This record gives sequence, structure tokens and C-alpha cells, in this order.
Amino acid sequence: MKTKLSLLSIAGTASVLASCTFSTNNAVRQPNIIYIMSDDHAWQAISAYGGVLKDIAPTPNIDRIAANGMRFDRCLVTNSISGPCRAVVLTGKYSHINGFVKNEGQSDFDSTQQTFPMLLQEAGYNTAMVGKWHLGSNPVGFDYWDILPGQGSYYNPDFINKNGRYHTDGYVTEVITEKCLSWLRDAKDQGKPFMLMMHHKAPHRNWLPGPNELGLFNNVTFPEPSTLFDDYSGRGTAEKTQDMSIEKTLRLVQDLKLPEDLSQKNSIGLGRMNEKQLSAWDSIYNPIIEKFYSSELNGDSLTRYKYQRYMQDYLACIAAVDKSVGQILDFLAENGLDKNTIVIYTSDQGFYLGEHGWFDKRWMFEESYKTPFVIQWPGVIKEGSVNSDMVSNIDFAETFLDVADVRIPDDMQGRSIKPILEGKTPLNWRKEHYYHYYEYPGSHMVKRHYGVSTDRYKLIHYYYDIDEWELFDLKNDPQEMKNVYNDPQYSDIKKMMHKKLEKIRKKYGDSDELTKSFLPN
Ligand code: SGN
Ligand code: CA
Repeated sequence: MKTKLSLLSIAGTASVLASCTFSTNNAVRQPNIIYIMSDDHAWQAISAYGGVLKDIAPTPNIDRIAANGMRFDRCLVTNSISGPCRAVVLTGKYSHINGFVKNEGQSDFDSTQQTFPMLLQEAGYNTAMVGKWHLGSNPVGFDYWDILPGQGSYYNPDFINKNGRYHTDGYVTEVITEKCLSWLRDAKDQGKPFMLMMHHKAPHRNWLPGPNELGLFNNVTFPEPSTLFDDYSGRGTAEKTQDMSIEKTLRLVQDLKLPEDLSQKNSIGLGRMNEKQLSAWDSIYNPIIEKFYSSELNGDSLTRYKYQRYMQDYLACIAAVDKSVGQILDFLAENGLDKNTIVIYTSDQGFYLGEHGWFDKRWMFEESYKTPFVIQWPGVIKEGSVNSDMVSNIDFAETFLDVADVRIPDDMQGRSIKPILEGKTPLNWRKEHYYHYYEYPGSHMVKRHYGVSTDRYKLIHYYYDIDEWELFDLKNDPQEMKNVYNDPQYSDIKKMMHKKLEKIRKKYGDSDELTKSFLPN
């Protein structure tokens, strides 16, 4: 049982008081929680994270959350792929415990199992889930839910609510935002604290920008990552056999929207557009298509072009997500709810923007292993703070229960980051983090692997059809280009990391036996 939340400094408005709840013994002021999660948003594409896209990334509102609160620089996911990340966030348990280990060839999420929304709902929170759900079964533990079927569509998307599947008009990011605002307008007057999960589809592949962001980045030249032409020397079989490269995997038609003839348009997702949307689209893309097919690019110049085209659409999708974040923040401020509402922005996992020549995610390498995580909680989190402790998406569930002063079940496997938010990292905070990825064979052919990381080293074991180990020294090799597993200079480190791996697998209840049970028959 966690200690009771102390009364925060009262913000003084009537609406703030209206959102207070009172338990039988103590008056406890439970904060509202707005959890905004987009899909595949690389931390490299958030201005607040600095880096080469600092002056290009269209994220003023996400940056606002970081400026108002805290930016986490090492928020690690446990299994870098959509459905599994969502299951981890909800349950606070590793994939091998919550049972949802991969997207493909996976039975539906057992939505009757314990999740933090269920526990918040039982504790009197008004709970809602809107947007990409991606767990097969319908949500449980929410007073209101309205989800995209599967991956959902960018234009005029279908949704599923308790009454079934139905069609909507508009651009998915805007439709999701409107649904959330409309629910918030109602929730603010219910006299209960609320918890909203707003899950954007964007900027997921195939990156269709919205009508208000079409062409936004078409005149921008993006800096190329230095590893765009990585040849994977110095690393093992897995890196050499993946199918997620900009050069080979990115498709001219479906991904880069360069159809040679009109009949290919449906495969891009343009078949869902109405006439007005399509004509706005054509006016931007037709000149690009014309120019592309007259330029006859090939070899490295084609890869370079593909990278630029990819980034243009990817960031245009993010611009709409950021606007959505701004609308939510503005709503809270206009309604006097900002002081007592925790707002989080994160992504289901990180993503590659040409590093190692890749797009997509899945690996235990920093770009996809680290997810963006910024959070504001006025009066508690010091403005503009930056934290580099190893936190994880497995910590979210316990954190939300903790801030709401709800008992944290013993079987959850993360740890509340509330003390970190208060500026006091516990001395015994985790020094190692465990990772396990299962989706192979499957899309993008990234081999199954598990591993342990510290602030400096990372030990990875690839298994199933290979048995290979990799060790990286992030201090000397931040881009993870050189496997030092067999380097005699690292033999002590290797031993130490093996011990850590054994220990952490035991700690979280993962084992060879369990690992085998998740292999395809
Ligand atoms: C789709 C995409 C993949 C992507 C997976 C998982 N292909 O299959 O590129 O890795 O989703 O993404 S697509 O041609 O259909 O766009 S996840 O974010 O849901 O895990
Ligand atoms: Ca994703």
C-alpha cells in the first residue's frame, strides 16, 4: 500500500474543486490523467529531444508539455511493437506474463485480466479510451470507448464502439481529437476525476498526411543520418537479414505515394477519400509523381530520394498529432483543469528515421527501444526538468495508480515513477532493463531476441533459427555499430552482463521454457 497523496497546493478555481473526490477517511485530491500515445513517433522527431531534427520537427505543443514538466531521455519499452506495448502499458506486466507477445499470429488480448484502467474505474475514476487499440478484443475497464478496427484508416475511418462498427468522415487524427474533446466537455462536469487514453494512429505507415498538412514538408531537405548506408559489418546475421530498409523495403507506390497509373491509388488508401480530399491530394502529389518518373533515379540517389520522401510525409502526419496535443492542452487551460490534470505524451515505441538504413522498429537498439515520454503535472513536476533514469512503459500502470492513490497490486512488474516526478529518484531505482521481442518470422523479418541493458552496455541474444550474441558499449559506440561480444577487452563486461541477464530473467519470470512456449508450432 502506497502512502496517501498529500494535498497539493489548491489552484483555487471552482472547476478544480469540482474534480476533487473524497474517500471515507481522508480528503484526497486525485488528479485527472490524460495519456496521449501516438503510433511510431520517433523521439528523434520531437524538437524537445534536440538532435538533428530540432529545428524541423513540427512539435511545439509536445514541446510545451516538456517545458511545463519533465522530459524522460531513457524511457525503454519491453518489446518494441504495437499490440504488445499496449498490453504492457495496460497491465504493467511483461509480454510473457500478460500473454500478448506479438501483433501477428497472436490470439486476442485477454481483456478480462487486471489492468490499470479497471482499477482506476473501480476507484471512482471516469475512464475513456479513444483511437488505436490493436489488441483484438474490445476494451474493458472504460466508461467510454471508441476504437479503430485493427490499424485503422487515415481517411474517413471506421470506428468500433459498444454498438458496433460505423463510418466517420474526416482525417483520423482530427476525428480522434474531436471525440476526445467532446468526451472531456462532458467529463469535466461529472464531479469525478477522469482518465483519458487518446491513442493516435499517426504517424504509422503508410504515413498519409491530413488535408491541413498536405505538402507541409515538401520543400524541406532533411539531414541524412550518417548510418543511412550502413552495411551491417561488425554485426551479426539478424541485421543483415532484416526486411525494413529504406532501400529495399520501402515501396514506391504504397509508402511513397508514387503510383505510375491511377489504378494503383486504392492500394495507397486513397480509395477511401471523397472527391474534395482526393483533389486536394492530387494537387500536391501529381507534380511530385511527374517529377519522380521523369528523373529516373537509381542506386544511392534513389535511396536518398526515398529517405526524403518518407520524411516529408512522416513529419506532416506528426504536425497533425501535435495540433491535437495543442487542442487538448488549450481545452484544459480554458476550463481551469490544467492545474489538476497530468498530461503525458508518448508513442507505443520508438522508430527508425533512416538510421542503419531503416524505417520501422522492433530492435533493442536505441531508436526503437527508447520511446518519447514527456509529462506535465503542475505543482508537482518542476518545469523544464530532464531525467535520464531508466524508466519503462512497464512503469506507467503503477504510476497512474500511485498518483491516484489506488493500491498497487503486487503482481505488477514495473515501478511507480511518482518519486521521480517529484524530483527524488529512489536510490535503489533500476540499473538494468529487460527486453524481449517475439515477432519472427513476420513483417520485416527482425529475428527474435531478448537482452538486458544498463546505462552503458547492452547484451542481446538472438534465437529461434540462429543462436547469436551481441554486446554493445553505448559510451564508445552510441550508434551501436560494433558488436564487441568476442572482443577480449570486454570479457569481464560480457561475464557481468550475462549474470545480469540471468538474474533479470529470473526476476521477471521469463525462462527458456516460457520462451519456447511462444514459438510457432
Ligand atoms: C503493418 C506495417 C508494418 C508495421 C506493422 C506493425 N505494414 O503491418 O510496416 O511494422 O504494421 O506496426 S503496412 O504495409 O501495413 O503499413 S505496429 O505499429 O502496429 O506494431
Ligand atoms: Ca507502433
